[in-house]
Amino acid sequence: MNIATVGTAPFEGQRPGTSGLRKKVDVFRTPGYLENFVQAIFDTQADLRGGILVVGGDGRYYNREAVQVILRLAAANGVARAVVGQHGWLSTPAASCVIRKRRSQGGIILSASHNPGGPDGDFGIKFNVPNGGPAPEAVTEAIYARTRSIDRYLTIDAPETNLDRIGESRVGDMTVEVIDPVDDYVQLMQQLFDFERIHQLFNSGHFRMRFDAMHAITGPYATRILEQILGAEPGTVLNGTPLPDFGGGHPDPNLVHAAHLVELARGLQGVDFAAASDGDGDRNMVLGRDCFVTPSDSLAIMTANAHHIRGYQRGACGVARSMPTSQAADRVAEVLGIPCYETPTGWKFFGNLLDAGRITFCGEESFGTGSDHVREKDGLWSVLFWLNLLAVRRQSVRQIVDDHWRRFGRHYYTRHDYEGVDGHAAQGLVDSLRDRLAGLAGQSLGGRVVAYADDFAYTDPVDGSRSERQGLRIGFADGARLVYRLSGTGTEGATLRVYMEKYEPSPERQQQETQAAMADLIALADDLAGIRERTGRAAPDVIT
Ligand code: VG1
Ligand code: CO
Repeated sequence: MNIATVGTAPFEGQRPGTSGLRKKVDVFRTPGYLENFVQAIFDTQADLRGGILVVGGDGRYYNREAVQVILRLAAANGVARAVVGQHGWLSTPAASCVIRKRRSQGGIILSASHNPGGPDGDFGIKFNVPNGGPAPEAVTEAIYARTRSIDRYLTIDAPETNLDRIGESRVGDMTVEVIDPVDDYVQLMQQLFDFERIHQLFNSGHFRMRFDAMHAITGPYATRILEQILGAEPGTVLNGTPLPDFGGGHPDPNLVHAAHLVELARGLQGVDFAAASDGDGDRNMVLGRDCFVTPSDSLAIMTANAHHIRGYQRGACGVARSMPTSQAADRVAEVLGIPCYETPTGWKFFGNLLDAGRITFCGEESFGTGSDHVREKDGLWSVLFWLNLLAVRRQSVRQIVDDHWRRFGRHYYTRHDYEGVDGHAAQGLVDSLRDRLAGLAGQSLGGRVVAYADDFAYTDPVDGSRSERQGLRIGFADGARLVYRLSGTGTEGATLRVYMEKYEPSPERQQQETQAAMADLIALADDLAGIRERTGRAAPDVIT
């Protein structure tokens, strides 16, 4: 094997954000850009030498080219075996599953998740550690540090690997195993859920669903599982063919970008259940007829209903949510007498809690729910969980949600995003508010008393690592909250996210329209931070 040492120089800004390194496709195609980052992974993750590396992506533009580059670098850096999804595909949760199942030393996932794809869109790369989860901050920081001093990468001159044929081949001294990207994942789902029961539900003739794969990676997974195995009628899966530009769409499953799905679940003719996933298959949106389940509620409902599901029969041992996620799960944990952890935004913060067996479920308000079955959030898993629950409880989504609210109270919840804001203006807004936080506790704001106000910091209870400046939170005595933070996944300007939550214990007041019910908090959030004034925006770009 002829290893070539290629001279290179560092690129600015290769620090991974909330979930890996995300940049415009053009940036990734700059000669040496992808190579530098990948070499930095090999230079810092010594166990990959002689080990197994899993590689796959969400099928977006540049996915295939990137896989070829990574395979050559992997061979030159002494990786013994690369396990690659056919066509270069692996959904993020399936990659996590494969990394764990094969006892690999890590995986490289190519995705910018819900960000648009195509030649003018975004590309991304993420390193996952042997537990199958996103690398913790210590690892991403080491990789970033290495990108700042890198002066060479190693590669070999080898022909392209055929990614479309399942089976083994070689790149230099490294074995490449192209696997079916769906198989391992399906097996895991069959262990966790009662497929027989869900099959009966679809067979009953009284139940119709639609799943929108948004021309992203979940198409092949959803078609196999829902239509071929579970017997859902053909046409249940919409937009099931992965396309490099996601058909020009925005593969972000929320009320705005999947509005057509919301329509399909509306009114008497609406389907009973609808769901969608994002670019890389880790997010989910769940809808019943005339009923949107907020991701925060979904986490709480899963935790409260775990015992109904085969894989979780003993119930949840604990639950975790990201800080901006509503406190609905906290209520459930309190009633069940199990611990509830509050972590910073980003799935990597759940890894230690899952590994240590402290939690069974975890979730984020950003359409992410998951469990200890893998170390990523998992879109289709969430859909199957709901299907299994519907099949067991023989109730509609609406009934299950209403019932939950009656028992635990409702956490009205909304997130307002201001996208592509001037970076200085956004930072100025956050800095100014941060400076005023210390004086807020005890004050009355818009008729609510502030119980606490801080810049969220987290000490991992398992390894003691500390993460600071994770978002500004203002908690009120009545359980309401306001949270402000800047996105760490965008590639243009800054995105300001404002998260608002309000607790309503009384069933008589649990059926209001969300934005109307929260109008007072929405106005307060603007007033307090001067959003209009500082960003020049009259309204948010996306409301979820
Ligand atoms: C967003 C979400 C966060 C999620 C992250 C990655 O991050 O808010 O909850 O973990 O995306 O999800 P940010 O920094 O933009 O708020 V995914 O499906 O894009 O990998
Ligand atoms: Co995603």
